[in-house]
Amino acid sequence: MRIRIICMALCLMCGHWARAQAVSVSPVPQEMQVKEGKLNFSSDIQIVGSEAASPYAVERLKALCGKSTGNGGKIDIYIGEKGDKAVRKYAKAIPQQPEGYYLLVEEGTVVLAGADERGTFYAVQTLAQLLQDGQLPYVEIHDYPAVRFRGVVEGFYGTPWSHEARLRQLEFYGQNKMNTYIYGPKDDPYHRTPHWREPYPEQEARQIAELATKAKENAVDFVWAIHPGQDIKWNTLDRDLLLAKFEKMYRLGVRSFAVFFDDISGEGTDPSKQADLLNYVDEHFVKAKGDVTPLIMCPTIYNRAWERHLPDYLSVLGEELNPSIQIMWTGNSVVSDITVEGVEWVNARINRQAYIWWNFPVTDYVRDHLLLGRIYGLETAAGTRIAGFTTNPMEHPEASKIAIYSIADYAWNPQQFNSVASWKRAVCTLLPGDADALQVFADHNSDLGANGHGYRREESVEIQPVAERFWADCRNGEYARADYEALYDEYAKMVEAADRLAMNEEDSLLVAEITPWLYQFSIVGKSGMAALEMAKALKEKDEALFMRKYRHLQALQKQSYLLNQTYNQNSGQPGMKTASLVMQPLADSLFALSVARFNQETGARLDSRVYTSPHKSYSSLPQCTNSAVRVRANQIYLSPVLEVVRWEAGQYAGMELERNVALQKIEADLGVEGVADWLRLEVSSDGNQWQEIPFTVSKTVLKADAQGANAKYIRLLNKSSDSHEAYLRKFIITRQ
Ligand code: 14T
Repeated sequence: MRIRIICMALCLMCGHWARAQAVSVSPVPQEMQVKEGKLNFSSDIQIVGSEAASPYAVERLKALCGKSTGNGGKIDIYIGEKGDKAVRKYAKAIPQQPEGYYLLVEEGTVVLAGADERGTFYAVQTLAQLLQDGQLPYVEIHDYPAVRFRGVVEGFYGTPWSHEARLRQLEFYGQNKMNTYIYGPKDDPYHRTPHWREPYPEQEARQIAELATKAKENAVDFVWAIHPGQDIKWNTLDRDLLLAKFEKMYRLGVRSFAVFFDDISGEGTDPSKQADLLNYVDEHFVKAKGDVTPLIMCPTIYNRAWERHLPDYLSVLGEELNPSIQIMWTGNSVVSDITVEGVEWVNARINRQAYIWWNFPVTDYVRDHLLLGRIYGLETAAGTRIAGFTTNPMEHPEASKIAIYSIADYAWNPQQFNSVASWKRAVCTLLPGDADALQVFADHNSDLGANGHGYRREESVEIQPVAERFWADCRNGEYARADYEALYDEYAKMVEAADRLAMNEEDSLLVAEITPWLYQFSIVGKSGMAALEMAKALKEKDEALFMRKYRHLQALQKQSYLLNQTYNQNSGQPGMKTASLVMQPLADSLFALSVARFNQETGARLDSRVYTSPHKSYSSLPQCTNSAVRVRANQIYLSPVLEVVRWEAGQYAGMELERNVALQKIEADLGVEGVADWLRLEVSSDGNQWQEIPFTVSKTVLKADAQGANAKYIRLLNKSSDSHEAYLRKFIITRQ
C-alpha cells in the first residue's frame, strides 16, 4: 500500500496523473505501438540465443531478469542480431539502420533483435525502461538513431571530471543510447601541450584502461583526444611521437581517437599541415589497425564567426583531409544554436557532414552559474545533416545529466523531439523522489547572465510575465494582489525546494555539486518574500513591519555576500549566481524601490543599495565610482577597468575599507608605462590626512611595501597638473 501511494505521488509530480499507465521510453523511439495488456515478468524465464547475441546485451538482460520476482507464467525471450538463429523469424522486422532494433512484447514472448550488437544492447535498454512494477506492457517497437554518433565531449577548461564520475557517465550514456564519449579535458596535461608527447603515469594509464572497458560494456566508443597544436613541429619526429602516444593508448584498450586543433595560435594552425598529419595517422594507424573507428578532428576554425581569420582554412581541410575523417563544428559561433542553414554552410566547405561539438551546457566562461534549463535552438532538420552530435558539459558531471539526457533524446530522434517534455522527463528520471523540487530549481537556473559569448537562455518562464507586470505596477504605485500572491508563492517554493534538495539522500553526488547554489537559491527565495512584504508594509503604512523586513533583507544580503566569498572559489567567476534573470533582480529592485519610497515618505535615510561588500570604491574617476571591491583570502581588490580611462589632474581611484586594516603590500597595473611621473600612492585612516607610500615600477606594474601601515582608505592620485590616459587592470592590497 505504501509503495502504491509513493508511486502515485511520483506520477503526480511528473505530470503523469491522467496517464499514470502511459508507456514512456527515452530517447523517444522512432516507432512504438502500445497494445492492450501486460506481461508479468515472472521468474520462469527462458532466454533463447544468448550464445550468439551481444555479450553486453545478454549480461544486462540477465541482470534485469534476476530482479524479476513476479509469479506469472513462462516467458521466452529471443535475443540476437540480424542473422542469428534465435531471431531469424523476425529478420524482416529489424530496421536496416546501424544500431537499430526490433522489440516485441506479447503474451509469453519477448523479442530483442538488433541490426547489430549495439542494436541488441539498445533493445535491452528499452526493455529495462518498459519494465515497471514487475510488468511489461505489450508493445512493438521499430527503432534506430537519426544521428550516427551521439554523445559527450569532455572538452571544457577547469577541473576535469573525476574517474568515478566518468564511470557513472558511461553507464548513463548506455542507458540513454549515446555511443560516444570523447575524452579531451583542457586541464589534463597529458592531453595537450606541454605533455602530449609523454605517456601517462601508471595510475592515470590504469584509469584510462578502465574507462575503455567500461565504455565497451555500455556500447560506447571511448575516444581519446590529443591536443598537440600549440607547440607541434611539422616534422617526422613529432609525427612519430604522436603515433607512439596513440600506440600506447591503443595498448590500454582505446580503439577510437581524435586530434584537436582548437584554441591555438601560430604554426599549428596550418590546415594543409594538419591534413597531412591526420591523413598519415589515418593511413598508418587507424586503417592499419583494422579495429579502430574513424578518426575525429577538431579544426582551428571550429565555428563560422571565425572564418574571416583564416578564410581558406575550411575548404583546404575539406579538400585535403581523407573523407573518412570527421570534422567537429560548434555552429555559427563558439556557443550557438544549431540551424539547418549553418550546418549546410559548413558541410559545403568541409565536403562532408559536420560532427557537432555543442558548447552547451558548458559553463567554463560563466562558472558562477548552473545551466539546468531545457535544451532548445536545435533545429529538427539539422539532425539529418550531421554526422555526429556531442555536447560539451559543465564541470559538474551529475548536474550536466539534465542536458545530456535531452541531447541523447534529440540526437536519436530529432523529428519527435519535444524540448519541454524531454526536460521534465530528465528531471523526473534523475531525481524521482524530489522531482518537483528539482524542477523548481531548474526552472530558475538556466540563463547564463551577461557573458563574452553573448549566449543567453530563457529562465523563470512561467512567472516572468507576472514579475514584469508586478514591477511595472509597483513603479506606478499600485499592484494587483493576485500577482503579489503568485510571486510570494514562487519565492516560497524556491525556499522549500532548496531545503528539500539540500537534504535529499537519493542522489548525494548531485546534491553535493549543487549545494552552494542551493544556499544562494534559498536566500533569493527569502529575499523575495521579505521584499514583497516590504512593499506591502509600505502600502499599508506599517512602519514597524517595514523596518523588520528591511533588517531581515539586509541580513540576507550579507549572508549572500559571505557565501560568495566562501564557496565555488574559482579564478574566473567565483561565487554562485542563481535565479539571476528574473527572481533575484526583482527582489533587489523591489528592495531598492521600497526603501527609496520609505525614505521619501518618512524622511528616514535608510541605505537603499543592495549589500555587496563591506568595502567600497573610493574614486573620483567616473569609471571607478561604482566598481565592486572584492575579497579573496587576505587580498582586497578593486574590479578592473579594462578600457582606457582619462585621469584628470587631482583625480583618484581607490578603496574605502570597512575599517582600519594593517597593510602588507599594494600592487597595481595601469596598463601603461611611466606612471611614476604623475601618480601618487597614498593611504589614510580618516579620508583627510594622507600618507604617501613609496612604490617601485616595473613596466606597467607598480608595487609597494606598506610595512604594516594602518589604513581605511587607499588610493592612486594624479598628482600632476596634466591629464593622463591609463587603464586600471589591477589594484590589489594584501593585508597582514
Ligand atoms: F574545440 C572547440 F570546439 C571549443 O569549443 N573549444 C573551447 C572549449 O574547450 C570550451 O569549453 C568552449 C567554451 O568556453 O569554447 C572553446 O574555448 C574557447 C572559446 C573562445 F571563444 C576559448 C577561448 C575563446 F576565446
